[in-house]
Amino acid sequence: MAEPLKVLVTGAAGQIAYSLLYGIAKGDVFGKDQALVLVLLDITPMLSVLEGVVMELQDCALPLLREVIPTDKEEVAFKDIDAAVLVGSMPRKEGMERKDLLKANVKIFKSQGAALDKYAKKTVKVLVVGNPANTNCLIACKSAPSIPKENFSCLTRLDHNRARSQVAIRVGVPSDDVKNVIIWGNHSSTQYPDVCHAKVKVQGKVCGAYEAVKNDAWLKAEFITTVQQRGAAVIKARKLSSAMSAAKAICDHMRDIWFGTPEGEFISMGVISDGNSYDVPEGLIYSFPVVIKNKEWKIVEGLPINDFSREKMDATAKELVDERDTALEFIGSV
Ligand SMILES: NC(=O)c1ccc[n+]([C@@H]2O[C@H](COP(=O)([O-])OP(=O)(O)OC[C@H]3O[C@@H](n4cnc5c(N)ncnc54)[C@H](O)[C@@H]3O)[C@@H](O)[C@H]2O)c1
Ligand SMILES: *[C@@H]1O[C@H](CO)[C@@H](O)[C@H](O)[C@H]1NC(C)=O
Ligand SMILES: CC(=O)N[C@H]1CO[C@H](CO)[C@@H](O)[C@@H]1O
Repeated sequence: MAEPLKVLVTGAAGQIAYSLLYGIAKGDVFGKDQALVLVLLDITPMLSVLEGVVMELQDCALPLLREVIPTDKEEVAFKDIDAAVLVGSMPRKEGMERKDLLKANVKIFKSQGAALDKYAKKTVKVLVVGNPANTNCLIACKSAPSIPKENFSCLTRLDHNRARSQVAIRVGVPSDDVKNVIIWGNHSSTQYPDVCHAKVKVQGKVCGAYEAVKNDAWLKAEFITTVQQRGAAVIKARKLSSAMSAAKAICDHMRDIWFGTPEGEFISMGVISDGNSYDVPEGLIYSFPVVIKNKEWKIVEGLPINDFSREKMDATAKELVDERDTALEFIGSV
Protein backbone atom coordinates (compact mmCIF):
# COMPACT_ATOMS: atom_id res chain seq x y z
CA MET A 1 0.00 0.00 0.00
CA ALA A 2 1.16 3.56 -0.79
CA GLU A 3 2.43 5.95 1.92
CA PRO A 4 -0.48 7.53 3.83
CA LEU A 5 -1.79 10.82 2.47
CA LYS A 6 -2.23 13.58 5.01
CA VAL A 7 -5.58 15.30 4.59
CA LEU A 8 -6.80 18.32 6.55
CA VAL A 9 -10.47 19.17 7.10
CA THR A 10 -11.26 22.47 8.85
CA GLY A 11 -14.58 23.16 10.53
CA ALA A 12 -14.20 19.52 11.50
CA ALA A 13 -16.67 19.71 14.40
CA GLY A 14 -19.40 21.06 12.09
CA GLN A 15 -22.21 19.37 10.24
CA ILE A 16 -20.68 19.10 6.75
CA ALA A 17 -17.54 17.57 8.23
CA TYR A 18 -19.63 14.98 10.04
CA SER A 19 -20.65 13.44 6.70
CA LEU A 20 -17.47 14.36 4.84
CA LEU A 21 -14.97 12.72 7.19
CA TYR A 22 -16.68 9.36 6.81
CA GLY A 23 -16.70 9.68 3.01
CA ILE A 24 -12.98 10.49 2.91
CA ALA A 25 -11.98 7.92 5.53
CA LYS A 26 -13.70 5.04 3.75
CA GLY A 27 -11.88 5.73 0.50
CA ASP A 28 -14.46 7.61 -1.61
CA VAL A 29 -11.99 10.35 -2.52
CA PHE A 30 -8.41 9.14 -2.64
CA GLY A 31 -9.11 5.55 -3.53
CA LYS A 32 -9.84 2.27 -1.80
CA ASP A 33 -6.16 1.36 -1.39
CA GLN A 34 -4.82 4.71 -0.18
CA ALA A 35 -4.02 4.89 3.54
CA LEU A 36 -4.88 8.21 5.19
CA VAL A 37 -3.98 10.43 8.10
CA LEU A 38 -6.85 12.81 8.86
CA VAL A 39 -6.15 16.14 10.52
CA LEU A 40 -9.17 17.88 12.06
CA LEU A 41 -9.00 21.61 12.74
CA ASP A 42 -11.63 23.60 14.58
CA ILE A 43 -11.65 26.53 17.01
CA THR A 44 -10.71 26.01 20.67
CA PRO A 45 -14.28 25.96 22.10
CA MET A 46 -15.08 23.05 19.76
CA LEU A 47 -12.19 20.81 20.86
CA SER A 48 -14.43 18.70 23.10
CA VAL A 49 -16.87 18.14 20.21
CA LEU A 50 -13.91 17.21 18.04
CA GLU A 51 -12.98 14.53 20.59
CA GLY A 52 -16.37 12.95 19.95
CA VAL A 53 -15.78 12.99 16.19
CA VAL A 54 -12.40 11.32 16.72
CA MET A 55 -14.04 8.61 18.84
CA GLU A 56 -16.62 7.92 16.17
CA LEU A 57 -13.99 7.74 13.43
CA GLN A 58 -12.10 5.21 15.54
CA ASP A 59 -15.32 3.28 16.15
CA CYS A 60 -15.91 2.99 12.39
CA ALA A 61 -12.87 0.65 12.33
CA LEU A 62 -11.96 1.77 8.83
CA PRO A 63 -9.05 -0.09 7.23
CA LEU A 64 -7.56 2.95 5.47
CA LEU A 65 -7.49 5.28 8.45
CA ARG A 66 -4.05 5.24 10.07
CA GLU A 67 -4.28 8.24 12.41
CA VAL A 68 -6.62 11.08 13.37
CA ILE A 69 -5.12 14.33 14.65
CA PRO A 70 -7.57 16.80 16.25
CA THR A 71 -6.22 20.30 16.83
CA ASP A 72 -6.99 24.01 17.25
CA LYS A 73 -3.51 25.04 16.08
CA GLU A 74 -2.71 26.02 12.51
CA GLU A 75 0.94 24.98 12.76
CA VAL A 76 -0.17 21.44 13.62
CA ALA A 77 -3.09 21.36 11.18
CA PHE A 78 -1.26 22.48 8.03
CA LYS A 79 2.01 20.57 8.61
CA ASP A 80 3.05 18.52 5.54
CA ILE A 81 -0.49 18.07 4.25
CA ASP A 82 -1.25 16.72 0.77
CA ALA A 83 -4.83 18.02 0.59
CA ALA A 84 -6.91 20.55 2.50
CA VAL A 85 -10.67 20.98 2.59
CA LEU A 86 -11.37 24.36 4.19
CA VAL A 87 -14.93 24.07 5.46
CA GLY A 88 -14.81 26.22 8.59
CA SER A 89 -15.59 29.91 8.23
CA MET A 90 -17.29 32.72 10.14
CA PRO A 91 -21.06 32.25 9.98
CA ARG A 92 -23.45 35.17 9.62
CA LYS A 93 -24.75 36.16 13.04
CA GLU A 94 -27.92 38.05 13.89
CA GLY A 95 -27.56 41.70 12.93
CA MET A 96 -24.03 41.30 11.50
CA GLU A 97 -23.23 43.70 8.65
CA ARG A 98 -22.19 42.14 5.35
CA LYS A 99 -18.84 43.98 5.46
CA ASP A 100 -18.04 42.81 8.99
CA LEU A 101 -18.76 39.23 7.99
CA LEU A 102 -16.48 39.53 4.98
CA LYS A 103 -13.75 41.10 7.11
CA ALA A 104 -13.93 38.26 9.65
CA ASN A 105 -13.55 35.74 6.84
CA VAL A 106 -10.68 37.60 5.21
CA LYS A 107 -8.91 37.34 8.54
CA ILE A 108 -9.46 33.56 8.77
CA PHE A 109 -8.44 32.80 5.18
CA LYS A 110 -5.44 35.11 5.23
CA SER A 111 -4.17 33.29 8.28
CA GLN A 112 -4.89 29.81 6.85
CA GLY A 113 -3.33 30.82 3.51
CA ALA A 114 -0.18 31.90 5.33
CA ALA A 115 -0.18 28.58 7.23
CA LEU A 116 -0.47 26.68 3.94
CA ASP A 117 2.46 28.67 2.60
CA LYS A 118 4.58 27.98 5.64
CA TYR A 119 3.74 24.40 6.62
CA ALA A 120 2.01 22.46 3.81
CA LYS A 121 3.61 20.48 0.99
CA LYS A 122 4.05 22.68 -2.09
CA THR A 123 1.96 20.22 -4.07
CA VAL A 124 -1.02 20.58 -1.70
CA LYS A 125 -4.49 20.74 -3.29
CA VAL A 126 -6.77 23.18 -1.51
CA LEU A 127 -10.56 23.16 -1.77
CA VAL A 128 -12.45 26.04 -0.14
CA VAL A 129 -16.04 25.38 0.95
CA GLY A 130 -16.71 27.90 3.75
CA ASN A 131 -18.68 30.89 2.50
CA PRO A 132 -18.21 33.25 0.79
CA ALA A 133 -16.34 30.38 -0.86
CA ASN A 134 -15.08 32.13 -4.02
CA THR A 135 -13.63 35.12 -2.21
CA ASN A 136 -12.29 33.08 0.72
CA CYS A 137 -10.48 30.93 -1.83
CA LEU A 138 -8.97 34.01 -3.46
CA ILE A 139 -7.73 35.33 -0.11
CA ALA A 140 -6.19 31.98 0.86
CA CYS A 141 -4.52 31.74 -2.54
CA LYS A 142 -3.10 35.26 -2.35
CA SER A 143 -1.79 34.55 1.15
CA ALA A 144 0.11 31.45 -0.01
CA PRO A 145 2.40 32.79 -2.76
CA SER A 146 4.69 29.72 -2.75
CA ILE A 147 1.85 27.36 -3.74
CA PRO A 148 0.70 27.44 -7.39
CA LYS A 149 -2.59 29.33 -7.65
CA GLU A 150 -3.95 26.56 -9.85
CA ASN A 151 -3.88 24.33 -6.77
CA PHE A 152 -6.70 26.33 -5.17
CA SER A 153 -10.35 25.82 -6.06
CA CYS A 154 -13.73 26.45 -4.50
CA LEU A 155 -16.82 24.29 -4.36
CA THR A 156 -19.62 24.77 -6.89
CA ARG A 157 -20.01 21.03 -7.42
CA LEU A 158 -23.06 20.97 -5.15
CA ASP A 159 -24.77 23.44 -7.47
CA HIS A 160 -23.59 21.35 -10.43
CA ASN A 161 -25.07 18.18 -8.91
CA ARG A 162 -28.31 20.00 -8.12
CA ALA A 163 -28.61 21.11 -11.76
CA ARG A 164 -27.95 17.58 -13.01
CA SER A 165 -30.56 16.11 -10.73
CA GLN A 166 -33.23 18.69 -11.55
CA VAL A 167 -32.93 17.90 -15.26
CA ALA A 168 -32.77 14.15 -14.61
CA ILE A 169 -35.90 14.17 -12.46
CA ARG A 170 -37.75 16.26 -15.04
CA VAL A 171 -36.83 13.89 -17.89
CA GLY A 172 -37.19 10.77 -15.76
CA VAL A 173 -33.67 9.38 -16.17
CA PRO A 174 -30.93 8.58 -13.62
CA SER A 175 -28.79 11.65 -12.78
CA ASP A 176 -25.81 9.89 -14.32
CA ASP A 177 -27.48 10.22 -17.73
CA VAL A 178 -27.25 14.02 -17.51
CA LYS A 179 -23.77 15.34 -18.22
CA ASN A 180 -21.94 18.60 -18.89
CA VAL A 181 -24.18 21.06 -17.11
CA ILE A 182 -22.27 24.19 -16.14
CA ILE A 183 -22.35 26.44 -13.10
CA TRP A 184 -20.91 29.85 -13.95
CA GLY A 185 -19.73 32.40 -11.39
CA ASN A 186 -20.31 32.83 -7.69
CA HIS A 187 -21.69 30.15 -5.38
CA SER A 188 -24.75 32.31 -4.60
CA SER A 189 -28.20 33.05 -5.96
CA THR A 190 -26.60 34.93 -8.89
CA GLN A 191 -24.82 31.78 -10.12
CA TYR A 192 -25.87 30.78 -13.62
CA PRO A 193 -26.78 27.11 -14.06
CA ASP A 194 -26.39 26.59 -17.82
CA VAL A 195 -27.72 23.59 -19.73
CA CYS A 196 -27.01 24.87 -23.26
CA HIS A 197 -24.12 22.37 -23.61
CA ALA A 198 -25.55 19.56 -21.49
CA LYS A 199 -26.06 16.04 -22.81
CA VAL A 200 -28.97 13.87 -21.75
CA LYS A 201 -29.32 10.17 -22.51
CA VAL A 202 -32.96 9.36 -23.19
CA GLN A 203 -33.93 5.84 -24.29
CA GLY A 204 -30.40 5.06 -25.41
CA LYS A 205 -30.00 8.24 -27.46
CA VAL A 206 -27.91 11.26 -26.41
CA CYS A 207 -29.43 14.68 -27.07
CA GLY A 208 -29.31 18.25 -25.75
CA ALA A 209 -31.18 19.32 -22.61
CA TYR A 210 -33.70 21.42 -24.53
CA GLU A 211 -34.57 18.47 -26.75
CA ALA A 212 -34.79 16.10 -23.79
CA VAL A 213 -36.84 18.34 -21.49
CA LYS A 214 -39.17 19.67 -24.21
CA ASN A 215 -40.09 22.70 -22.13
CA ASP A 216 -37.93 25.74 -22.90
CA ALA A 217 -39.88 27.99 -20.55
CA TRP A 218 -39.13 25.72 -17.58
CA LEU A 219 -35.42 25.49 -18.44
CA LYS A 220 -35.11 29.27 -18.82
CA ALA A 221 -36.91 30.21 -15.61
CA GLU A 222 -37.98 27.74 -12.94
CA PHE A 223 -35.04 25.38 -13.42
CA ILE A 224 -32.58 28.24 -12.95
CA THR A 225 -34.23 29.71 -9.86
CA THR A 226 -34.68 26.26 -8.30
CA VAL A 227 -30.95 25.58 -8.54
CA GLN A 228 -30.00 29.12 -7.47
CA GLN A 229 -32.23 28.99 -4.41
CA ARG A 230 -31.85 25.36 -3.48
CA GLY A 231 -29.63 26.10 -0.49
CA ALA A 232 -32.29 28.39 1.02
CA ALA A 233 -35.01 25.83 0.31
CA VAL A 234 -33.08 23.14 2.20
CA ILE A 235 -32.55 25.48 5.16
CA LYS A 236 -36.25 26.33 5.21
CA ALA A 237 -37.25 22.67 5.24
CA ARG A 238 -34.54 21.19 7.43
CA LYS A 239 -33.88 24.20 9.67
CA LEU A 240 -30.23 23.40 8.94
CA SER A 241 -28.14 23.99 5.84
CA SER A 242 -27.19 21.35 3.26
CA ALA A 243 -24.66 19.01 4.78
CA MET A 244 -25.02 15.49 3.34
CA SER A 245 -25.21 16.82 -0.22
CA ALA A 246 -22.38 19.31 0.41
CA ALA A 247 -20.17 16.51 1.73
CA LYS A 248 -20.99 14.34 -1.32
CA ALA A 249 -20.12 17.23 -3.65
CA ILE A 250 -16.80 17.80 -1.85
CA CYS A 251 -15.97 14.11 -2.33
CA ASP A 252 -16.86 14.34 -6.05
CA HIS A 253 -14.74 17.49 -6.50
CA MET A 254 -11.61 16.20 -4.72
CA ARG A 255 -11.85 12.73 -6.32
CA ASP A 256 -11.91 14.36 -9.77
CA ILE A 257 -8.84 16.43 -8.88
CA TRP A 258 -7.06 13.26 -7.77
CA PHE A 259 -8.13 10.88 -10.52
CA GLY A 260 -9.29 13.17 -13.35
CA THR A 261 -12.66 13.69 -15.01
CA PRO A 262 -14.13 10.95 -17.23
CA GLU A 263 -13.37 11.20 -20.96
CA GLY A 264 -15.74 13.57 -22.76
CA GLU A 265 -17.17 14.96 -19.52
CA PHE A 266 -16.68 18.26 -17.77
CA ILE A 267 -17.55 19.43 -14.29
CA SER A 268 -17.90 22.82 -12.60
CA MET A 269 -15.52 24.33 -10.10
CA GLY A 270 -14.37 27.74 -8.95
CA VAL A 271 -10.86 28.43 -10.25
CA ILE A 272 -8.70 31.48 -10.89
CA SER A 273 -9.57 33.44 -14.03
CA ASP A 274 -6.64 34.64 -16.13
CA GLY A 275 -8.89 36.98 -18.10
CA ASN A 276 -8.68 34.90 -21.29
CA SER A 277 -11.69 32.64 -20.86
CA TYR A 278 -15.25 33.74 -21.58
CA ASP A 279 -14.45 37.42 -20.88
CA VAL A 280 -14.40 36.80 -17.14
CA PRO A 281 -12.26 39.44 -15.40
CA GLU A 282 -8.73 38.40 -14.47
CA GLY A 283 -8.02 37.48 -10.86
CA LEU A 284 -11.47 36.27 -9.82
CA ILE A 285 -12.19 32.82 -8.47
CA TYR A 286 -15.11 32.08 -10.81
CA SER A 287 -16.90 28.81 -11.49
CA PHE A 288 -16.12 27.46 -14.97
CA PRO A 289 -16.56 24.18 -16.84
CA VAL A 290 -13.29 22.27 -16.45
CA VAL A 291 -11.70 18.97 -17.36
CA ILE A 292 -9.01 17.47 -15.13
CA LYS A 293 -6.10 15.23 -16.08
CA ASN A 294 -2.92 14.38 -14.12
CA LYS A 295 -4.10 16.61 -11.27
CA GLU A 296 -4.27 19.64 -13.60
CA TRP A 297 -7.49 21.35 -14.57
CA LYS A 298 -8.18 23.11 -17.85
CA ILE A 299 -11.12 25.36 -18.59
CA VAL A 300 -13.24 23.97 -21.44
CA GLU A 301 -12.76 26.66 -24.09
CA GLY A 302 -14.75 27.74 -27.08
CA LEU A 303 -18.31 26.89 -26.04
CA PRO A 304 -20.67 29.25 -27.89
CA ILE A 305 -22.37 31.67 -25.48
CA ASN A 306 -25.72 33.21 -26.42
CA ASP A 307 -27.04 36.59 -25.19
CA PHE A 308 -29.23 34.99 -22.53
CA SER A 309 -26.18 33.27 -21.01
CA ARG A 310 -23.86 36.24 -21.45
CA GLU A 311 -26.02 38.54 -19.38
CA LYS A 312 -26.21 36.05 -16.52
CA MET A 313 -22.46 35.29 -16.62
CA ASP A 314 -21.68 39.01 -16.42
CA ALA A 315 -24.06 39.64 -13.51
CA THR A 316 -22.45 36.99 -11.34
CA ALA A 317 -18.96 38.23 -12.32
CA LYS A 318 -19.85 41.77 -11.31
CA GLU A 319 -20.92 40.57 -7.86
CA LEU A 320 -17.56 38.82 -7.43
CA VAL A 321 -15.56 41.84 -8.57
CA ASP A 322 -17.21 43.99 -5.91
CA GLU A 323 -16.64 41.40 -3.21
CA ARG A 324 -13.01 40.87 -4.22
CA ASP A 325 -12.26 44.59 -4.17
CA THR A 326 -13.73 44.98 -0.69
CA ALA A 327 -11.88 41.88 0.55
CA LEU A 328 -8.57 43.15 -0.84
CA GLU A 329 -9.09 46.46 0.97
CA PHE A 330 -9.35 44.48 4.21
CA ILE A 331 -6.42 42.15 3.60
CA GLY A 332 -3.78 44.62 4.80
CA SER A 333 -5.58 45.49 8.02
CA VAL A 334 -6.83 42.18 9.46
N1 LIG B 1 -19.69 26.02 -1.33
C1 LIG B 1 -20.74 25.27 -1.05
O1 LIG B 1 -21.35 24.67 -1.93
C2 LIG B 1 -21.28 25.16 0.35
C3 LIG B 1 -22.36 24.30 0.60
C4 LIG B 1 -22.84 24.19 1.90
C5 LIG B 1 -22.26 24.92 2.92
N2 LIG B 1 -21.23 25.77 2.65
C6 LIG B 1 -20.55 26.52 3.73
O2 LIG B 1 -19.73 25.63 4.46
C7 LIG B 1 -19.50 26.15 5.75
C8 LIG B 1 -19.68 25.08 6.83
O3 LIG B 1 -21.01 24.62 6.85
P1 LIG B 1 -21.51 23.68 8.05
O4 LIG B 1 -22.95 23.42 7.79
O5 LIG B 1 -20.58 22.55 8.25
O6 LIG B 1 -21.39 24.70 9.26
P2 LIG B 1 -21.24 24.40 10.83
O7 LIG B 1 -21.54 25.68 11.51
O8 LIG B 1 -21.99 23.17 11.22
O9 LIG B 1 -19.70 24.06 11.01
C9 LIG B 1 -18.69 25.00 10.81
C10 LIG B 1 -17.54 24.67 11.73
O10 LIG B 1 -16.46 25.52 11.39
C11 LIG B 1 -15.81 25.88 12.60
N3 LIG B 1 -14.97 27.06 12.39
C12 LIG B 1 -15.32 28.36 12.41
N4 LIG B 1 -14.24 29.14 12.24
C13 LIG B 1 -13.18 28.31 12.09
C14 LIG B 1 -11.80 28.53 11.90
N5 LIG B 1 -11.28 29.75 11.82
N6 LIG B 1 -11.00 27.45 11.78
C15 LIG B 1 -11.50 26.21 11.87
N7 LIG B 1 -12.80 25.94 12.09
C16 LIG B 1 -13.63 26.99 12.19
C17 LIG B 1 -16.96 26.07 13.56
O11 LIG B 1 -16.51 26.06 14.92
C18 LIG B 1 -17.85 24.89 13.20
O12 LIG B 1 -17.51 23.74 13.95
C19 LIG B 1 -20.43 27.36 5.87
O13 LIG B 1 -19.68 28.51 5.60
C20 LIG B 1 -21.44 27.13 4.78
O14 LIG B 1 -22.02 28.33 4.35
C21 LIG B 1 -20.73 25.89 1.39
C1 LIG C 1 -21.09 35.20 -3.40
O1 LIG C 1 -21.54 33.95 -2.90
C2 LIG C 1 -21.32 33.75 -1.51
C3 LIG C 1 -21.73 32.34 -1.16
O2 LIG C 1 -23.12 32.15 -1.26
C4 LIG C 1 -22.08 34.77 -0.71
O3 LIG C 1 -21.82 34.61 0.67
C5 LIG C 1 -21.64 36.17 -1.16
O4 LIG C 1 -22.38 37.14 -0.48
C6 LIG C 1 -21.80 36.31 -2.67
N1 LIG C 1 -21.24 37.62 -3.06
C7 LIG C 1 -21.94 38.71 -3.22
C8 LIG C 1 -21.17 39.95 -3.50
O5 LIG C 1 -23.18 38.72 -3.18
C1 LIG D 1 -4.50 21.15 -10.17
C2 LIG D 1 -3.16 21.77 -10.48
O1 LIG D 1 -3.08 22.70 -11.25
N1 LIG D 1 -2.13 21.24 -9.85
C3 LIG D 1 -0.79 21.78 -9.88
C4 LIG D 1 -0.36 22.10 -8.48
O2 LIG D 1 0.98 22.44 -8.43
C5 LIG D 1 1.88 21.46 -8.92
C6 LIG D 1 3.28 21.95 -8.69
O3 LIG D 1 3.52 22.01 -7.32
C7 LIG D 1 1.60 21.20 -10.37
O4 LIG D 1 2.47 20.21 -10.85
C8 LIG D 1 0.15 20.78 -10.52
O5 LIG D 1 -0.16 20.63 -11.87
